[in-house]
Amino acid sequence: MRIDFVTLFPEMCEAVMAESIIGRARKKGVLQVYCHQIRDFANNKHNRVDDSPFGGGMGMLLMAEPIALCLEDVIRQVGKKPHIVYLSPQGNTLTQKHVKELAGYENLTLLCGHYEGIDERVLEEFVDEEISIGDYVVTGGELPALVLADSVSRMIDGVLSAPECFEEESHFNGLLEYPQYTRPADWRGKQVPEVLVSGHHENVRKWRHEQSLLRTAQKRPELLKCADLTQQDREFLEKLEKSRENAEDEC
Ligand code: 4GN
Repeated sequence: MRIDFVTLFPEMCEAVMAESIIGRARKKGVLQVYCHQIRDFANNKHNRVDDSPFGGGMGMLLMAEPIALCLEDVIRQVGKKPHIVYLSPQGNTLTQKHVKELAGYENLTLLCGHYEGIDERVLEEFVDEEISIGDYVVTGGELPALVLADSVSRMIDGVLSAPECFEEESHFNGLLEYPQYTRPADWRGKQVPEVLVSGHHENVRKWRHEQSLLRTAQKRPELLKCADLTQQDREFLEKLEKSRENAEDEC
């Protein structure tokens, strides 16, 4: 996959995308990332890309033309029109399901806004999809775009190493993760759960799965509606519900 960032802060995007698992994927060649400076396409000698809004009001807006020229340059470089996403609090909230769908595109372009926003006409002309990373506002679209790029990149074949992949497979079935522990087995008097040091793999597997169900029921019960549960899972959750009801009766 190729990801292009269209932004006033290309160094910020480049810096994040150079590190860790994503940086390794780029070195391996399974992911290409290019960060483009909107200001390079300013059509005035002061390199201005912002102006005040028609109708009055506070703040500044990014002008349409520099963004259009920058996006057209990306389209030319890519050789065809990429899937263009605008990061905004007005978009559909990103989910893991949506992330997996986005990972299917050969070319993704992430348009990052700044100031009070972008001239609506360039959004109408170029943007395929508006996405939000959650119901809150940050000062620029770069951090949301980086969140999206990271989550999408790790879904691409060859980005995660074998153990990381294996974890993804077994743990992202719509349930929360089970608790994990590493050495020492006794930390400040707190012990690791007995089953994990027993060496009994089948019991470990069962305990972890039940912890996932338990945690999801406790912390994010609404996720259970969409999780793919076996008959055995449903029976476990029913038992849990009953023991909770019994505990309530006693109070
Ligand atoms: C996206 C952009 C939050 C999100 C943003 C989000 C920059 N804040 N929830 N801020 O995904 C006006 C113009 C605000 C750009 C935008």
